Amino acid sequence: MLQNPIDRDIVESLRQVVLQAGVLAKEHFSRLDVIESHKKGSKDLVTEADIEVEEFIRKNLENKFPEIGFFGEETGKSEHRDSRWIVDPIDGTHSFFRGQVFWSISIALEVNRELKLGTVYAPALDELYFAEKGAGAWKNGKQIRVSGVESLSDAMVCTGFACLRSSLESNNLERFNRVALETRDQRRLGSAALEMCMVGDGRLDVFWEQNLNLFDVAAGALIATEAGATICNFSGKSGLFPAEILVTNGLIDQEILQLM
Ligand code: 2AM
Ligand code: CA
Repeated sequence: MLQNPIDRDIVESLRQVVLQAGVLAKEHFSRLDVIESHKKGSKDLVTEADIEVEEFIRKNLENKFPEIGFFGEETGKSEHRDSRWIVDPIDGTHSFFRGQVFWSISIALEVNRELKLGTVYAPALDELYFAEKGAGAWKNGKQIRVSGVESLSDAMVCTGFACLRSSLESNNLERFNRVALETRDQRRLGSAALEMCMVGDGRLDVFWEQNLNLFDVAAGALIATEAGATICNFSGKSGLFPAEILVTNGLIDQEILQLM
């Protein structure tokens, strides 16, 4: 089993792998005119970049740490282990495919069901987030902290509508209308992993979304939490619930929960 604190070799290897994966993703990003994609669902797509980047990450991490399992958006789960990497090779595939900048590579390390390491790398922004359980969170080597915004009326909030692609009846539109009216400004950037990091570094005060998957939110959750954010579901229950996730700077959670 992995020791606590996490071995420096694992931390450094993760940093190297995510940076190299970023180089690979950026190569694809620079030639979107020829990139191949296909539909995963009626409104959801996957590109050759998603698959190649995940295969690269998986091969490198599994070769170096065969005792650690793997759970990736594109290649699925390895057999059960006490520890595993949780990987989204390109979070924000639709942004990526349209040449927009808000997409990221997200990798978390979970040990005995607890998140220990998280990295989210946004190659097109040249921003690398990293967090280690109990030690803090950093962006490009500088420690980050949530904002000090204390009221929803001053808040910059952010959400997403992944649920629309699944044509769910409960689709976040009414919730968005309610919240938007009470806030200073709103964003929708298209990469949940990155949006959670941006609550961590104080560029956003709140992020929420429904119907996400663990690989969208695992790394971002550790980064946000280590930067002082609180994470709960729409009823205020603490913890990481990808189906209903609310991330705040820890100062306006009670106010926004009333509107959820
Ligand atoms: P993806 O780009 O890796 O698919 C955007 O609102 C967020 O929702 C992104 O993190 C995106 O991840 C995720 N997402 C997009 N389509 C989705 C779907 N059909 N189901 C669940 N999550 C989705
Ligand atoms: Ca994703």
